[in-house]
Amino acid sequence: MQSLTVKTQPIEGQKPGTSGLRKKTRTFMEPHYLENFVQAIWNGIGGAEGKTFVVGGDGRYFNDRAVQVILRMAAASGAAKVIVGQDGILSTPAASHLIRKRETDGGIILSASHNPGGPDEDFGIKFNGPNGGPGSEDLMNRIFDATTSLASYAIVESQDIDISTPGTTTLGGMEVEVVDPVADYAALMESLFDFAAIRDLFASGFTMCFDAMHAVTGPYAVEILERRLGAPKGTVVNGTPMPDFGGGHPDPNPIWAKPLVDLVMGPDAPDFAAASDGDGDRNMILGRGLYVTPSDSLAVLAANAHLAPGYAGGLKGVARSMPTSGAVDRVAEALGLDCYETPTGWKFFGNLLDAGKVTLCGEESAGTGSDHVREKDGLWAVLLWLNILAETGQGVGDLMRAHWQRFGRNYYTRHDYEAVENARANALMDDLRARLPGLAGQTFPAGTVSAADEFAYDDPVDGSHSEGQGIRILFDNGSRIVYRLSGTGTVGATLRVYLEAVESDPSKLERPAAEALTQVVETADQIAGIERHTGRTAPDVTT
Ligand code: VG1
Ligand code: CO
Repeated sequence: MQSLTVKTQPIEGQKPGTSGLRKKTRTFMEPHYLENFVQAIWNGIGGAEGKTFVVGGDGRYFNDRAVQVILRMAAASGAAKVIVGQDGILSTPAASHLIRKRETDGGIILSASHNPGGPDEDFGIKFNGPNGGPGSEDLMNRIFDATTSLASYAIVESQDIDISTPGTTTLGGMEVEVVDPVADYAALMESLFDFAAIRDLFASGFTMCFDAMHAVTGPYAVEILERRLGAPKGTVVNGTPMPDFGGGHPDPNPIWAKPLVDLVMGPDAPDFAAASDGDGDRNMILGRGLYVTPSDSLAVLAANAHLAPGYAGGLKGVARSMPTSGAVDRVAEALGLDCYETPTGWKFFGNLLDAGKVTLCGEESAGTGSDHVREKDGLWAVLLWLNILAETGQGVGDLMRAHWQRFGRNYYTRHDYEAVENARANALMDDLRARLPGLAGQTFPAGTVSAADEFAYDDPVDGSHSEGQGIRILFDNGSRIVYRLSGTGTVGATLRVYLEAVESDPSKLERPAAEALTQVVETADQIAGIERHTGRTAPDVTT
């Protein structure tokens, strides 16, 4: 088989963001665009020779083409083996698990997560290391550096490899193993949770709706919920993955999963409902008449994880991203657990998990996970909830109310302003930064500012230092406002404003979040001049 060295030139802007490189699909389809980045990955990790990788993606448009290119390039660079999900499919957590289970040198995941898919929408690629987790900032910088000086890439000439049936073939000197994308993952879930108890719960008439949003979790959810746990057929909706996710955003939040939210708020509400995102690493949790914020979900899981067999020994510690609410901190304090605050993005949890400092971690952006893999894991979170509901016999609403009575409540919401002109978004952040030194002591409707800074992080394991991770304003009554610009968008800038207020008075724990946060929202605009800078009077997405 002939290996070609194709001359190329550096392509501008191939800088990975919060979670890999994300661009318009058409950009990825431009000549050399994908190939350059894949070669830069090989260069960034010190070559592919003799190595074994996992490859798979969320099935979005161009997933199939990209897998074939990566197989040819891995073969040309001397990789020993690639393990690929059947039809190129692997959810992000399933890929993380395979990388770990098979002790590979890492893997490439093709996804733009919750961003829409299709020829005119988004595509993405990321590299995960041998621990199964997203490559570190340092590695991402090396890969980016490699993109800026690339002169050629290597690729073999061959027909497409058939990846439609499990089994092993070769491509040049490289082995290609096609695996069932669901089997290993489902077995891992069975090892962590009390499937018998959850089966009994379903058998008792407990009702659930899981919305796979036409994305990758469909086959995983059908196998686990309907086949292994005995939930009635039809419990999983939108369960067939589609290259354009049925035209929607596969983003499990109250805006993009509105039909599911409407269902739980209506007369036919099931006992429990959940949804996941494009690549299966996010989760949304709902009860009858109730949306559980991801920050609260993390806190509830931390308080109750010991009820599931995989966590019966208790937790080593917990971690949350900085913008995530402090609800889990209250649980950690009550249970005497260490609690870490990291920058946004799962890559910052990897060291803490590897070092055994934490068992559970989460982000306000609907991401929850544990040390069972090195990615957030949507279905895992749903199963842990189910295990807790089965064990306690309580409904979601009762569980939440009891949780707030015990730990207090962090009212929380996030406002996103999408596709803001870059210059305007940057001007807003620059102005804010300039105001930071004078803010402490000033009083606003939300309270008196006790501290204001730009978050920086020193990794307690490897000592690496990360700056510019979001501006936070803390108030003396525990309220908090965080501003940051998204690192996953593909059009203009997305301003995220994270709003939080703390309540311990037992008589004020069940107010609508929007009402409890009125003063904080007002203050966020007063301090940052959101309307003045962006011209927007309301957010595009509220979670
Ligand atoms: C967003 C979220 C962040 C999450 C990231 C990847 O990043 O805020 O918490 O880790 O998406 O999620 P940003 O930079 O746009 O705020 V996803 O499900 O790729 O996998
Ligand atoms: Co995702």
